[in-house]
Amino acid sequence: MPNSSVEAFRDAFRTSQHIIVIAGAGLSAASGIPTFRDGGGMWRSLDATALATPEAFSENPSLVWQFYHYRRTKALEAKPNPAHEVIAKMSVPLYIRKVAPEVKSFHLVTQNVDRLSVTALDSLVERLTADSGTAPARKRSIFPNSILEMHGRIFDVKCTVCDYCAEDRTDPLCPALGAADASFKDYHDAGSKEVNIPLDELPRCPACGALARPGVVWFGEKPYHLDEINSIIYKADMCLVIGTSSTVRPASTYAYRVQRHGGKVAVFNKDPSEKDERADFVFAGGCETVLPSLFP
Ligand code: BJW
Ligand code: ZN
Repeated sequence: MPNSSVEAFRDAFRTSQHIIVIAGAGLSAASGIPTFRDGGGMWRSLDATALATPEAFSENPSLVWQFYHYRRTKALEAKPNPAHEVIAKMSVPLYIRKVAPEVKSFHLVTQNVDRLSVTALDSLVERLTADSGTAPARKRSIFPNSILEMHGRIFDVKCTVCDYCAEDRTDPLCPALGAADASFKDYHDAGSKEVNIPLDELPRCPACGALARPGVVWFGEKPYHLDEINSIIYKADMCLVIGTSSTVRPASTYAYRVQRHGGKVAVFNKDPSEKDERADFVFAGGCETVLPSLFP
């Protein structure tokens, strides 16, 4: 049975040296980004996970691009919540040493593509730099390369043919996506189901002109940073699992790999499931309130 004693968790955290967070959609739920499975995963009556596949994109790129247009808009509007801010502080040795004096490394492995963890860390570092000065001080103030976005980034636009991949926050990404969104909203009540955007009006690669796609990882595709994540998992002695249903591999395997070599696992979930019963600690509730109360 997992423990939910704050004192016992703080004691275990205090002796940790290599700390890792595995995050999922629940981390960004309080920022207004819909989750995938716990009732948040429907878009226009379609299952979001069925749209996150290479097969769905090759069958209907117009529909999948409209889904990603919607998600990009949500991500553009969103701001980091207090849970992102607590995790950002863990990247700063000055802060995390207060609760884990022996810490040697910290990493966030996030399945989220919304970039909110990066925004939270950038803002924190900006505040630290404003307080204490120079660019070299900024570099020294955080653990290096602490955020690994294993499922890609929603603002990246990637060519389906050549190697082109670049961040583009333009909204809408092309006029047809903006028009389709407006027309769906106008006609929704009249029962209009879908707008079919011709291929040549969808986002195209600026380098070679081929069809572009969102720079995210779909089912069956290889997640990013796997080698680096494997070596981090191998060393980790404390693993916080925050806001994920732990249903998607390989992220769902990491916590128990940490446990298998003697590390501790603490789950933070609004609605923990039977998958979380093997954890050493479970804290039920929104991570945007639970994390700030544990790490004030
Ligand atoms: C809160 C909260 C609050 C809510 N506070 N908590 C059998 C058949 C076919 C395939 C497979 C198979 N077995 C394994 C596979 C592989 C497959 C897989 O795992 N499938 C299973 C689903 C069956 N995995 C893959 O294909 C992966 N690739 C791979 O394995 O490659 C191997 C490889 C190696 C080498 C070479 C080549 C290949 C890729 C997976 C890609 C997943 N992509 C998506 C879309 C990303 C883009 C996008 O965002 O659009 O990633 S799907 C979706 O699921 C998204 C998420 O990152 C991911 C995980 O979901 P997450 O984050 O856990 O969200 P939810 O909604 O499930 O859960 C939210 C949780 O938060 C809930 O528990 C709530 O209670 C909680 N919550 N509010 C705290 N306020
Ligand atoms: Zn190209």
